[in-house]
Amino acid sequence: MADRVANPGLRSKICSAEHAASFIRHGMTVGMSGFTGSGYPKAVPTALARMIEAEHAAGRPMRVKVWTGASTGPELDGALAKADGIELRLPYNSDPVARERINRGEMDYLDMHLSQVAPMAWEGFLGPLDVAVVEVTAIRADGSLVPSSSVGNNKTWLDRAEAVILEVNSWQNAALEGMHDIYYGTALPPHRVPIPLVRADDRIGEPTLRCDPAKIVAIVETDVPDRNLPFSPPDETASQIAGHLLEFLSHEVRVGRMPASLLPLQSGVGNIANAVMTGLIDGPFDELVAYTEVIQDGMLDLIDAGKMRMASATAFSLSPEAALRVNNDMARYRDKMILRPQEISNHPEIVRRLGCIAMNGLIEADIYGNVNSTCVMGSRIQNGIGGSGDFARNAFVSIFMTPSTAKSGAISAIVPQAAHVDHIMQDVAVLVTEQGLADCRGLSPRKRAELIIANCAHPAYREMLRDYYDRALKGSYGLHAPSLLREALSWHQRFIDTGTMMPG
Ligand code: 0RQ
Repeated sequence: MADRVANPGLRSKICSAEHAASFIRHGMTVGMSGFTGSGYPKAVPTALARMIEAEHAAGRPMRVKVWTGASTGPELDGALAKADGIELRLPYNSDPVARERINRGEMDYLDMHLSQVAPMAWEGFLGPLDVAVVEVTAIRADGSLVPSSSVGNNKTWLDRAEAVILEVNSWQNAALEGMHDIYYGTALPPHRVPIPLVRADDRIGEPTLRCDPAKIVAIVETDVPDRNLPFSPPDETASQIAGHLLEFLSHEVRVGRMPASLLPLQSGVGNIANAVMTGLIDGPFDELVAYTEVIQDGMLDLIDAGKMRMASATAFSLSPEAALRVNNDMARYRDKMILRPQEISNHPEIVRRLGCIAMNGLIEADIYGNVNSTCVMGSRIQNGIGGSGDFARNAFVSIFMTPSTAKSGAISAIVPQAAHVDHIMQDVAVLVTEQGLADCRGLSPRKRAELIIANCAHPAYREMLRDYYDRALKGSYGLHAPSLLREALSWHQRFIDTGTMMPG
């Protein structure tokens, strides 16, 4: 491990996870590394959870505010939520225990656009940051830090925190050194200048993170793999969605709206997004590039197949098998991937400049194409908006995709009115389900409704939607985006009351 902590002055800070966790006290705000199960600290949060449980058992209060890059692993969100140790969580969570607590009202959750977290931390709206707990691959002799398998908000946490705890994880391949691009040129208005990134594969920063050594209070050595969930192999529905999407992209190339190598791809989280990437392997496109947030298995397959030239992101989001594959062959992948801070990977300025093709999942869309990505039945958080808003509003073309039904057909993903809206119809250009694709660009709301009902709704719900829309055309207060207010959310209420959106 000595060569992983090459700075002699910092070796004296090496200690146990328990000792490191003791620097965190009740009421503090802790900025942790981690992004979709990659590069999150694995030992200190677990030790902290044990400390919290002991404090609670002794009748003392102990809860902290937890900021991260995005979702993490069970050793962080899961352990802390189980111990009832989180007072506030931001900006994205997919842990089931934490989700349950949020939905029971036991834990505050701030669901934020991922590109806005670092600037808001700098602007001071989120309050002071007491401690940063950041996983790194190594500490170099000059004290600079080799980042891990995600970058997320680590630069900001290291800059802003009063005290820093580092986990040096020797499971991460030392050959990660050189893959990262940490940009130190961001500033707040009125001092902001354009970010000098004009191609997805530009390097504009440094390969390592800076950290004032005087702030480092503890260094914990670990040797633990990242824990991401495996992807399901694409099922029939996912393959159909991928098929519609590939046909659409081919059409865009044919009519000259996109080059044959397409435009930089952004692909969201989840099985469908992964299936689309896998589908591109058999597609006619070569020399692809990705400017995205996470690198999933499908993207790795594209790189291995020689179809994708390079991928820029802020984190890996790989299945355990793919993570091993990358980790065992890091030196080769290092030239084909760049990991950046999430304020750069998701920056609206760059997404608009590069003209990204944004492809994200959704929970439900209404007949006008307003999209709900976060709140089941309008009030129960699933994960969070993540980076979907950063990309959707600023993309060259913003695509949302979903199976047309959920919960074995009890829920229609196309509804009269979305019970919660994350992406307004102006930010949703194309909607895809296994039934078909609706290209809504240039269409008024009424034209969008006709197309979405015809192309995207499941046959079991299509006539119900048509009937609703026809009656709305007659009974609506206005006819720009017709609606029947008393009925618009009745499908959701029926599901809550009876367990299905289908009338009895
Ligand atoms: O629930 O696990 O209990 O069965 O939602 O749904 O079909 O597995 O889809 O994994 O693609 O996730 C929007 C959540 C889709 C994701 C969402 C239930 C469904 C299941 C998951 P179960 P699927 P996916 C940049 C992009 C926001 C963040 C984002 C997401 C669960 O894509 O989090 O885009 N997006 N980031 O049963 C009730 C409906 C439902 C429903 C699905 N209409 N009603 N439940 N479900 N539709 C990357 C990052 O930001 C990191």
